[in-house]
Amino acid sequence: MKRVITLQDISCVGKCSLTAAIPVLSCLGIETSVIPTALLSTHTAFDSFFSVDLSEEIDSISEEFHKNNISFDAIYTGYLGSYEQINEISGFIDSFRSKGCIVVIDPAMADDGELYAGLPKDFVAHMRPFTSKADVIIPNLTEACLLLGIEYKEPSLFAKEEIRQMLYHLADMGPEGVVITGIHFGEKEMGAVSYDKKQDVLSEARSIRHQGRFLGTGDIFSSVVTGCLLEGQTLSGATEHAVHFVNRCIEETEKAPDKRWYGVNFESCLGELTGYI
Ligand code: PXL
Repeated sequence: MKRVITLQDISCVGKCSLTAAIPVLSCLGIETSVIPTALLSTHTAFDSFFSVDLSEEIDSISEEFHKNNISFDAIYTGYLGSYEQINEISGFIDSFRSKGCIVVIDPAMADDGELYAGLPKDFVAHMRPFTSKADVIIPNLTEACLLLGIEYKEPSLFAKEEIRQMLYHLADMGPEGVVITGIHFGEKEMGAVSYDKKQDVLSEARSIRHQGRFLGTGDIFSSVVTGCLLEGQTLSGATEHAVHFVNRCIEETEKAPDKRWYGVNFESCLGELTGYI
């Protein structure tokens, strides 16, 4: 069984980051190890939240991993709330990256043209060099613009060629694989595009476009891509599965009478993931 280590926060309430990544990866048949990088009462979209940075613990945990000869088939990072976390995890990647280990970085820091609440304005300047360490990066459209230093606009205003150039330019920054999420395809469809630099393959995956914003879908998306890559699938295949699964989670959320604004009902769909492997 393949083993991933995912480094991101644990938010006690608000389905995202580790509480989304662990079930999704486990259902994809991947042993899922974690390092919680911060502990939050809720994710940062709630009006108020309590947060403790756990960056200082990463070194001691890594040391013990080395003493126990623990290794990983993939290192997957999500939301990181401080420069210290980026620096510590950058060191973790250097120390645990081995032959055949895939490094997946989701630069989870912004959406709808805005940085997440509480992140410093110059966070992007620290995230940019960090993403160059990845084999695969999975930004949403806002994060892709921030990483490339280009102005964000409504997703429907991006031309196909513009998106293609963004994929190429992000790949020029280091990663072999780039997936950009939150792409609009006309009025009724949305999805993701991917570029596999080694294979020189561009792909797009579409599903129905739902109205409104659905929190935590980026984390679910990146977890599906990471799991499918570890199962030996291509980047375009993994992207196709992730688009399909996120759409299913949104469909289930929309059906629910107690529809919650702070996360999607991925729990109702977890069983479907076994069909992806
Ligand atoms: O889903 C992304 C995410 C993860 N973790 C925390 C967040 C967010 C988005 O707001 O606040 C703590």
